[in-house]
Amino acid sequence: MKLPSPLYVILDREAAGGRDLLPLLDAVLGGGCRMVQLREKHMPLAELYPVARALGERCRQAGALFLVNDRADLARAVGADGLHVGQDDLPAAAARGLLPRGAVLGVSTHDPRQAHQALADGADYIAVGSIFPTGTKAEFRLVGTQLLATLRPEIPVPLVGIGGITPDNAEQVITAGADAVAVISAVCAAPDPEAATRRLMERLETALRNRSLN
Ligand code: TZP
Ligand code: MG
Repeated sequence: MKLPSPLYVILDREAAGGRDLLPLLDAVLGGGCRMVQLREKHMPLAELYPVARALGERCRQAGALFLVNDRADLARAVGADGLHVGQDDLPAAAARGLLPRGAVLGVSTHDPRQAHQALADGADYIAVGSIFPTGTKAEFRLVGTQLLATLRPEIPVPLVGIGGITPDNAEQVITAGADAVAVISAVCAAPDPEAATRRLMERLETALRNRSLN
């Protein structure tokens, strides 16, 4: 698959300081991002379901891809475009079996073995991280940009760098071989999420242009 934008914003209520996710999504879409994930680790499913439906509907209207983190049941129930799983979630091959045909499946990986397994399990894109230290995920594994450079020639699906990415270091992630970057705090915790999204989009587009010229 081709990712719809080089920026993938993960909406996380905790990182957003409890701010409502719908206006945050509007800011993200207004800033030009077209790939969004709902990540919510604490809200009961009964409360999360209407939130996910509303976010998904808004993404559909804007022509953005909407993915749900962790939960295949929620992704299916709200008709999300896809699901993102990590190493502690339902194994990717099993998750793939629960999704409708054509749904996007993303998998978080932290080493080459996990990345190749994700590919074999049918991942449409592979997230690689943590690229930089992050305060968002408690037990992150620091892999640096080097893992992206190692995987790039081996992995034929899009690679998404994640972890500690900001407008100031995003170019390094693209230069190392990522097709896109995923961010949580750089947008969700920003005082002006729309401006933060726009700045990231600009930096990423410049980085991709520079890479294609080299
Ligand atoms: N997986 C690896 S690092 C990370 C996840 C979910 C957290 C990314 O958050 P931030 O705020 O963009 O560093
Ligand atoms: Mg997970």
